[in-house]
Amino acid sequence: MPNYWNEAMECMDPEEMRKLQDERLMQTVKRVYENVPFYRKRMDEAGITPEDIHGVEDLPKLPFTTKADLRDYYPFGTFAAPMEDIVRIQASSGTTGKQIIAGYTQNDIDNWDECVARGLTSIGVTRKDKVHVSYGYGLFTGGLGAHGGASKVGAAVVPASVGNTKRQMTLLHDLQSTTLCCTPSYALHLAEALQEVGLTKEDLNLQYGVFGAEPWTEAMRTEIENKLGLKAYDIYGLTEVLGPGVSMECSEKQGMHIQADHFIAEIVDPDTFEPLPAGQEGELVFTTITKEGMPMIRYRTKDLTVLHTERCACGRTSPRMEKIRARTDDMLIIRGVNVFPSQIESVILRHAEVEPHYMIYVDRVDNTDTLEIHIEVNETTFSDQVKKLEDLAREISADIQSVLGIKAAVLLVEPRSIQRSEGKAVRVIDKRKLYK
Ligand code: DLL
Repeated sequence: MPNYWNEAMECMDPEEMRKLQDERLMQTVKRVYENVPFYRKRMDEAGITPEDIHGVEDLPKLPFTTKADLRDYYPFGTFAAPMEDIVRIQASSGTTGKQIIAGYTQNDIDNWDECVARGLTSIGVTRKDKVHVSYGYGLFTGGLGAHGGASKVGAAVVPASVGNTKRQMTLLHDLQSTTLCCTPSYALHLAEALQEVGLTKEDLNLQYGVFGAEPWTEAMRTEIENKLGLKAYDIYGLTEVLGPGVSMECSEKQGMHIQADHFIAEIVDPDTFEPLPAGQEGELVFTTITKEGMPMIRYRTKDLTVLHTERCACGRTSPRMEKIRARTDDMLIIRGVNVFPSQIESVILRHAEVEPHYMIYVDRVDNTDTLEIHIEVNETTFSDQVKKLEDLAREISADIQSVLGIKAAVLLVEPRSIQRSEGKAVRVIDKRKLYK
């Protein structure tokens, strides 16, 4: 029997859910109009008042909110609750530009914990489990978010945080934790580090992996599952909207269930911002309908995905989002061609001779964009003859050309020569930006 399962919300009839969302949306719009000068200004400029919003179908009337808005109104300009009701401040990891902050009331924290707890329960985690959290604790939402959810489930939480991989391995081994929460790139790093000290997946007791905070492919999932001997699940979220737990895969692994009683998801065309129907890929936009501290109205995530609305085989009726394919701002334009790093990753992972550790370097030489990809080979391949390595590099380069339509220089590098990350991996260095 699962320990945290909100059947009433998670399996609610879609019509009923829509009514609940209508009601909560109207309340949220009214609250932000009355309490947040930023939203009032935006709505006034758009010529709408809360009375014009009768439910979800009126969402497109509301203006979008962007990260730039949050920066402009930094630090507290988008808060809707008085400071005495704010009990926590978190911040985005700030990999792209100045960080933004988020404020939570106690209700927000309780809802956040519940969202993560629902996700953990949906993959089978119970109070009998030991949950090792290697997301960073601190301003980043990963550590405290996963911690809160696992505590709510009643599991024994190991707040390992990031860093000191050796100690993480000792803990995983000695405590025999069943669940690992970290970024997928760190999961791979851990797997490799375990191998180096002569530990195998059989020496550990991992059953579930809860991986997110950065895009990862299906091929990466298989790789991690094989190496760590666990089932790997995707968890999604963002500081502006909540943190981890906005959505998470259930044991069916057929998309991440969005907690629809808390968030309304839309998909919009990334160029025109027109709403798109379920099944079509576009930019994910969220409106929060229970948040008190910092509600978000039509927040443009810049994450590209597809929504599905059919009931899942697990019984949940909540809408599901596919794995994030990329962020719109991750897209590289190389010689006029749109390139997503995930496309390159999927090609790399098709080749058993190389490891899923790579770096993409983009530059401009003599007014022409260049693309160079460094990929680690595995130990066996590394000891092969030079001729074999050259053939392999050529083969991968040809594959990349057939997928992207542009040439890439592929450089095979020694095992373990590419820097590992403990949090979100940085895999692209676009030197062209330095010249701007
Ligand atoms: O990364 C929250 C989080 C922590 C999610 C732990 C999952 C696990 P931010 O630092 O604000 O918050 O970054 C949010 O990270 O807009 C996506 O671009 C990316 N992201 C988060 N989860 C996923 C995922 C946390 N599962 C930004 N797949 C988001 C792909 C993800 N990208």
